[in-house]
Amino acid sequence: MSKSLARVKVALAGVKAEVLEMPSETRTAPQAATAAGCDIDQIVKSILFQGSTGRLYLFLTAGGNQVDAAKASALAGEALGRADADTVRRVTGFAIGGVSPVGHLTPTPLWLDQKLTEFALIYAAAGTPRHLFSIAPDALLALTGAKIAAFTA
Ligand code: 5CA
Repeated sequence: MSKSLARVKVALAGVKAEVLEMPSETRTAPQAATAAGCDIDQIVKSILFQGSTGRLYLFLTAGGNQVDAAKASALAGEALGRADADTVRRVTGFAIGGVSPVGHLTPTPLWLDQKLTEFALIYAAAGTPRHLFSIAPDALLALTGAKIAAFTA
């Protein structure tokens, strides 16, 4: 098993969540929605932004939504831009396409798109471009400490 997948499984221990190995790639939200047979907005994109201070911030975003940089910056309290792929890898321990909302090497402040709370179950990357986990939004909020917010365009 990949170290990334193992880290996600440890983070989910004791939580009502199911790790799923998909039959096709889940690198992007549309691919993940097709693989899971769900609405695109039930897919949790884990998007990292970085401030000029170097701090990282995580935005758990519904698959069909885009992070609005101005709204994200207002939440963080500093101007943000997208984190680059190397930074994402170093800080989270996950490669782009498999970044999970849980099991990061370094914790970051985080927010959850209110759109994701409209569903009974949502699907997030489990550390690889082929694994997802399903979880109720409330359980993901409790596990991560994310705050519900409106940060999409
Ligand atoms: N496994 C899927 C569904 S959960 C997934 O990880 N989707 S994702 O949206 O969270 O991750 C792909 C996202 O990574 C893209 O939306 C894009 O925002 C970001 N990304 C892709 N390439 C780069 C890059 N070179 N640098 C920074 N971010 C990138």
